[in-house]
Amino acid sequence: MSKDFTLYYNPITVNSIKVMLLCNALKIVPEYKNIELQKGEHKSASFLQLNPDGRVPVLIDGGFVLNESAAILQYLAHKYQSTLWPNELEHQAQVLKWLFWQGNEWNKVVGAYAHHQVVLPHWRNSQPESFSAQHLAKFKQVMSTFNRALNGKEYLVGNHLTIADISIGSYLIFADEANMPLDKYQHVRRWLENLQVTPWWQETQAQLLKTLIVKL
Ligand SMILES: N[C@@H](CCC(=O)N[C@@H](CS)C(=O)NCC(=O)O)C(=O)O
Repeated sequence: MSKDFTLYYNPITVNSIKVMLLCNALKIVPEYKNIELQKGEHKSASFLQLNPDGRVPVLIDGGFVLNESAAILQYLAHKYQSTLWPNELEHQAQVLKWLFWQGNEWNKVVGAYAHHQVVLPHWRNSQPESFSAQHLAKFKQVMSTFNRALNGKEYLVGNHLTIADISIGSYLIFADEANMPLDKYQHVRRWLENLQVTPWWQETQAQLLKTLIVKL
């Protein structure tokens, strides 16, 4: 079966996982090309031609090449005319606000959990590292902000799922494995539980589990 587009990715990196979640939510199947970061494939001349930044994910749609996961999410949700990219201007602005917040605040602090507790130990066959008091304080601050934003709401923007939920939620796909301290954040836990029961979330988790098992 010919695929609609190609996605260069690495299945245990969160920026790739975001796009996998979206593809499963949209029921679209890209041609997945695994870039082995450990082997340095992302720094090869051929990959650097696609993304001079040397990072995954990268989408190739016909002659169109796009890196940056947030831009890929928006492109695909819009292209497939999904309300995951909402129609209303104000909702679009709010989705963008959360995508920028994720890139500037959430990513640094929450992304470190997945990276240090799951990805690096998996790659290096090493023990997870503990976090500094400063990191934990920042984690509390960021998680409290997010918890407040979800108070009384099922989704981040409007009353339906958007790419903002998918993008931010992707960082929590390894929350259990990373022993992420979420107990105190009841609205975050409720929101996450709603994502976790969806077929697209579960399908993505199964894809990831398969990768981890094969590699272990
Ligand atoms: N802002 C970029 C970040 C991409 C990124 O950092 N990708 C990581 C994997 S999650 C990567 O390829 N790292 C390899 C490297 O930096 O050498 C995005 O959102 O796509």
